[in-house]
Amino acid sequence: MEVTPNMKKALLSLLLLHTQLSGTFPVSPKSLEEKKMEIVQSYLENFYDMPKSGSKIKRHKNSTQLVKKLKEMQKFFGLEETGQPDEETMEIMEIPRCGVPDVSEYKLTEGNPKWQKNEITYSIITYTTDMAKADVDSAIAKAINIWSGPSPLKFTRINNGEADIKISFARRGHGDNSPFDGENGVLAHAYQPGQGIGGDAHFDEDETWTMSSRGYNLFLVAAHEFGHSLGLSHSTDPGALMFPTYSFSEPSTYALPQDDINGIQFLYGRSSNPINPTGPTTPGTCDPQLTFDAITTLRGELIAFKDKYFWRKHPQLPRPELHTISLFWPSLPSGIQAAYEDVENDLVFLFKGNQYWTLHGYEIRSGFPQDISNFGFPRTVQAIDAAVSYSDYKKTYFFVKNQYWRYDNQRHAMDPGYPKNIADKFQGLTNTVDAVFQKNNYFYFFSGPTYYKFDLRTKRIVAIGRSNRLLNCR
Ligand code: E1S
Ligand code: CA
Ligand code: ZN
Ligand code: ZN
Repeated sequence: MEVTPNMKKALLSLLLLHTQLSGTFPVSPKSLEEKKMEIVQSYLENFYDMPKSGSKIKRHKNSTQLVKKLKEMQKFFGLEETGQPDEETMEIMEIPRCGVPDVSEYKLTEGNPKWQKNEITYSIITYTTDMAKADVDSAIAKAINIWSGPSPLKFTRINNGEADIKISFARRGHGDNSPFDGENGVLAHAYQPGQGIGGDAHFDEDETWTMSSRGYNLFLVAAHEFGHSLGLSHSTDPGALMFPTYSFSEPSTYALPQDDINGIQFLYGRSSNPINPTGPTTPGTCDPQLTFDAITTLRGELIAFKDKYFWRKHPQLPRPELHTISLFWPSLPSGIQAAYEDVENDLVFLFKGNQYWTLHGYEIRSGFPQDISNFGFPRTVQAIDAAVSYSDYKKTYFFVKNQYWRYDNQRHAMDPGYPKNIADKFQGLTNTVDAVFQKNNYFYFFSGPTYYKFDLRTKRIVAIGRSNRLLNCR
């Protein structure tokens, strides 16, 4: 069985709790150094793929493996790569965190099991009652063939004889000692390549299977399961098909992400096809050309949107988390264009085209999207480039092309005399604005790969740098 991230997290908090408690007693059986090493060891095991050490005594002293993994962790968090559990490193290890490991990219199943042939057969043994048979057939065919494009694999459906990949729908106990759990939770599972049950994919009949965004989209779930059937494990890339959690993505335009292409090609090689497909890549946090769609504060954290992703940065953590928008907000589109926080009312406003949504914390308010004409924009304004609220004066600035508008948060109306030219008030800003947010007494403007720090008191740009600095890149 796999250890789930939540179990790891529980384990980690237990360890932390244990060490904190034992630390309160004046006479502790364990030395401070030992406890520290215990934290380091379990952190690296849980999040940095460090093999579990069997023996509990003297397991860490002079371990080159541990030093290597420590440096990896320090690099990830932008710390000095000392390989030592120094104060800065320990501080980060003791912050409660999400259970997903930090090692990026696809994973192969342990022992690298793979089919020893390129011609693979599948058969559909039982059907769901949620969809027409023909629709199940085409969803399954499309899902399995997503893996053949970038690889030399060929899939053939058979109706007689034993297929390599047997597909079935079942509920609860279905004869393999891994019973399904009713609606939600586990959606499906699949076995790694091998004889008998190897390669088979089972789908929980207690789910609602669809061809749309309702319930669970059979094509998307099946494509993920067939990745397991072919020998892939879960990826830590939040944009990958082999990412552990389901999120809806439009099936008609879905392209296998690059991380999954890398995985399947590692196992089976590339397609003999002259044109080898490439797939969408997840934005690289420290890409020097990185640009943003929209940035806002949210209850003391920073949220930066880009395409179907967003980064979330806690002020105490040097490195941000990357998530897909649909994981947090299934009903939001990708490509959010502007965002601002109204700190006084504890609301965040998100904009795309002439629509906007309101968040209270991480919850989308009901009744959204609504039309931006609510803010007093004329019909000629059909999209907003960037927005920021100036908390001291309870005003919101909206940036549209080379102009800006000012909205009064208390009167709920545009101030008269707008729009004005951006270049007149924010001297030095010559291009359109991609994103802006306020921190202390500064507006941070983002325009392409460059940011401008604007001092709201002296009304001057006081610093210019690379946009990716926001994510603590150098
Ligand atoms: C989600 N996971 C699922 O049912 C384990 N919750 C079995 C497994 O324990 O296959 O991981 C559980 C399966 C699933 C995961 C991701 C289905 C997608 C990723 C990207 S859809 C656009 C997409 C996805 C689909 C079992
Ligand atoms: Ca289920
Ligand atoms: Zn099963
Ligand atoms: Zn999976």
